[in-house]
Amino acid sequence: MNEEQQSLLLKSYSRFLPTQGVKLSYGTAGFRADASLLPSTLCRVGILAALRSLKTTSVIGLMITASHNKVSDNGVKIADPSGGMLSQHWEPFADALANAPSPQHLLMLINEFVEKEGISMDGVRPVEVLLGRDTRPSGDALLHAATLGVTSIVGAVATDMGILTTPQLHWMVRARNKGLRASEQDYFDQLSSSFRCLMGLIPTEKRKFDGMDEKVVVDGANGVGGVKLKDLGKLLNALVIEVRNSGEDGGVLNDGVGADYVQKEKVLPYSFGSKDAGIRCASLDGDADRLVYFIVPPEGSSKIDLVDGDKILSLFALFIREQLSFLNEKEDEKNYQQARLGVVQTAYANGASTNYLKQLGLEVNFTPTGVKYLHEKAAEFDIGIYFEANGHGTVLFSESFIGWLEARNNEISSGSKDSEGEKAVMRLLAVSKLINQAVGDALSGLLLVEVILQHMGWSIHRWNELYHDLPSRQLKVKVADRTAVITTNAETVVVSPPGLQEAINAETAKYPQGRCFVRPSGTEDVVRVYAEASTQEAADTLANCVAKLVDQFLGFNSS
Ligand code: 16G
Ligand code: MG
Repeated sequence: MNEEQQSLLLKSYSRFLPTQGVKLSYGTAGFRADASLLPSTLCRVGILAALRSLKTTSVIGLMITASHNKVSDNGVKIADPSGGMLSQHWEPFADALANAPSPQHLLMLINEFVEKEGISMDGVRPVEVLLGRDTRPSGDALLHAATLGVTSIVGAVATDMGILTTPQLHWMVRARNKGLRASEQDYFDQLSSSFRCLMGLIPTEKRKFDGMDEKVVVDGANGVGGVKLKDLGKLLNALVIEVRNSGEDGGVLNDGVGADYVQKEKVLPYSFGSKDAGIRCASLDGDADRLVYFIVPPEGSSKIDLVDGDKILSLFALFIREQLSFLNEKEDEKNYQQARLGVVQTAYANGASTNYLKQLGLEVNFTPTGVKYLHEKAAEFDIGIYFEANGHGTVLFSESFIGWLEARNNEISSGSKDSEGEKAVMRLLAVSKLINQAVGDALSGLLLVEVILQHMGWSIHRWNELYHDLPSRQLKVKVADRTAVITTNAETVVVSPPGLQEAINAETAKYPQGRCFVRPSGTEDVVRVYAEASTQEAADTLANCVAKLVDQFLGFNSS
């Protein structure tokens, strides 16, 4: 590293000194903490993003958000060249950099890392980082710190993309690296035009039907998603989107609102009530990468009927499977190779959803919790659909299948467009443009749900009846050291401490349709317990008994 480079890094170090005694970890979804602790972290993640851009010779994204956390928190995560999450093998470097206790340490870490990775810091190569932030008041100051970090690598450019949802920034990074148009307007144009295309392909007999409300009412979590959805909604004439909790009327981000609250508590978000009974409602999280739907019950109850990520996955799978079956019927003569459709869930997926998907004849795969794992698995298929029950998910199309669809679509453009096989090609191509290929996106997910419901002629009630969730219960247990829990088989089996899994198995066997697993949280200092059984009482008892087992094996008084 030359002198100019060294002095730039030292300057940025002294500009944002780390808070004594605070140790941060990149975690499942980046760094998160109280915003006041984060300026030095943001500066260092800016340095990391610039180095990642150097290494990959691509544009990198840096998103400032703490998603569903309280408004006083903030956080940061990196989008890789594909628009996906930061490559996992850079995470230890992110941790080390964020926690470097002195300027010498910082320089040494960077020197060692660039050498190991073969990164040349000659200031000649173009380096660009796109920065986005959500609506948190601390975003501005943290943006400033991140910008300083990026530009402390010689020749690096930090481009402020403004206030965005997390998936918008990931989409822009992906588009830029593919040489495509990548502004916010381009994002809105792509989503709205593919939505209109899909609406235009709805079978005529299904265009008018009873029992479906024209409008969807969306809880925007008082965050960035509601604001953006309002802008997007203006471009869609076939759908009325009413946004509540858009943050413009004084509501506090994620406070009694948002997808995380609605899904975990199963209660109504603020500003929804019995007047909304029976209508189609949806909720976004604070940075709009999660989506759940819900139904407000008739008067007198604050509990909701939750239509979660598992049901969104089921709806998408049904629709895509139907389109593929049209292709299979019609496309034999055109050397059509059957596309491989796979779905990906985690152990948190309700067992009823997994059974339903298997009954459809689909290949169901499981990965550990966390978007990066599901995304990676889904990318193995021609069409891979992944969702966590909490509403994170998307649909991925392989390059080769998109290529085939595009070629067929070009033939169709100049010929007949009438058969279901031809329409299926056009629909699938439109889905691949509507649904965010970089990362789960509540806005594009919402539009796909809406168009599929119209395609099927279904109300939210009909959709919700696809299957009935098994009763379940989630608990968390505080333990002395959560890293003592080691799991395998997509977190369904505990391998350490020895004996715990056997004890869980013995307990679970007592309950009809019982299923239970424990795993260390990636975001909180707890071990999580999930239990499912044929009745709510049984699920509650199973979860409680297993929580006690965890405490016996790992609690503060365990030996
Ligand atoms: C993070 C993950 C989410 C996961 C959750 C689990 C991303 C973008 N987010 O929010 O996918 O469901 O962590 O939290 O990957 P836990 O480990 O505390 O249960
Ligand atoms: Mg989020």
